[in-house]
Amino acid sequence: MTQLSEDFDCPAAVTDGAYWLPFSANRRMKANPAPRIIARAKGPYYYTEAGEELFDTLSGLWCTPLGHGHPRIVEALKTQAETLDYCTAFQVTNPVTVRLAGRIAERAPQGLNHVFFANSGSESVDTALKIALGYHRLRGEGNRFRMIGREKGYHGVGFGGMSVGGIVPNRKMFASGMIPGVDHMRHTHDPAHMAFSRGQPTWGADRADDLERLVALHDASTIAAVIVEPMQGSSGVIVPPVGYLQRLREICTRHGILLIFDEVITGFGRMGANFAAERFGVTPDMIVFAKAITNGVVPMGGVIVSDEIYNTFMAGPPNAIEFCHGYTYSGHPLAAAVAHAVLDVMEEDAVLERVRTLEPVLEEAVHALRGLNLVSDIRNIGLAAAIDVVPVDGAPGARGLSIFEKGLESGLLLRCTGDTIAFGPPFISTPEQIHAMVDGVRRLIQAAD
Ligand code: PXG
Ligand code: PLP
Repeated sequence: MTQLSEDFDCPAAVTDGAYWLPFSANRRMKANPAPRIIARAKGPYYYTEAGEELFDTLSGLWCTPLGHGHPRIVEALKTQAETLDYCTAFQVTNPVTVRLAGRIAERAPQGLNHVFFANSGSESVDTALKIALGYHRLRGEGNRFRMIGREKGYHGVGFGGMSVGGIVPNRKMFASGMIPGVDHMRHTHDPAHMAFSRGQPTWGADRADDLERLVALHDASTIAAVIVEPMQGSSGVIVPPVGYLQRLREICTRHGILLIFDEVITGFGRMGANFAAERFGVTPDMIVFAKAITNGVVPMGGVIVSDEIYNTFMAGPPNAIEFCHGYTYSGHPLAAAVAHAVLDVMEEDAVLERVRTLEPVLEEAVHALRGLNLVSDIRNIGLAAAIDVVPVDGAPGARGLSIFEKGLESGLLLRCTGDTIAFGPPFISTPEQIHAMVDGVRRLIQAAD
């Protein structure tokens, strides 16, 4: 048994090894854990056990945009814990969760009025894929079983999300576990045509025609759904070309294929709108959300579906369970209470407007790094941006890892995937904090040269 007392030595315990970190270089961390042990957080800063302050450049993992320890959120969590800490999710419910579904639907695009809750992005993605299969089957089109994803897409780590995802290291170890019938469109990032684009690139809308080719190959009658992140987050802020999402929508509609937007990162403000669907003016049939809805305080995710989909499910025998799917913690009241507080803060503090004000600040700041020797591309949209640095010859990812580790010594908790540095600063950041973050990265990139 591990002790947890006053003299508990966390770095030593990490090194000893009971804890297996997710998506991490465990042995690398265990060689020197101290700088990476976070003791507390407030606003846009983390504080390590050793007392170092670290700016939270990705808002947690894109999930804490209102900052840490927000008093109104903490209060809502405490009050709910005292009132109703858990409530069975099957065949009964509670007012907090029901009201939250309504508030989320109000913010969603017109026609998307029904919310199914899960507890993470991964669960929510798998839920959406199952809704797509069920929808077609209920309409007598059970032969529509194929799912179309996209290269470089990230849709979590469940078997479904992994299969439609397009990040190679996340797939190759589990190749035998892929769900059947999945195909992928190409991604839209081509630096030869769009390097250093500000906002949406003007090149690349015709990459959506890949979907038309897959329809021709497989026949529309076998395809259930297309799932895309409107902005690809995990693979480094790949921004949709002008007209691209519109074209996907048009092809899906023409062929009776459901369009799913995975808005786990883009939902609830990151694009300066409630949803990327609103920002880009394209309405999908389902929106997957998670992360920012609870500011990372209690896990929650879900799927917002169209009236057409919901009504299709509601048409069976009146006493039947319409959708044999759900989680012990679906619509957890603590998460729901926190989500209400998040939506309150977003409204009362005009957070979406703040994001729209900060967008050009971040854009100017990151694009000022163009011209540094090691920088090969810079992208941005909403309060998200990414910088690609040139890899070390023969060692992809080494430069990114080194910049991440040097960042810890200079007050920045960075998100480096491979040799891409992604930024998703908290919405509560000041322009000064955004400039300080990017200046810090400028120094790190210069030092790496
Ligand atoms: N869909 C999308 C679009 C995501 O970005 C998931 C699904 C899965 O969510 P869960 O809650 O199961 O992790 C995600 C998660 C990064 C990063 O550095 C991104 C995610 C997770 C961790 C790191 O960009 N996205
Ligand atoms: N495994 C077992 C043995 C269970 O009993 C359950 C839920 O009852 C699960 C997995 C699924 O857990 P969850 O509903 O939290 O996803």
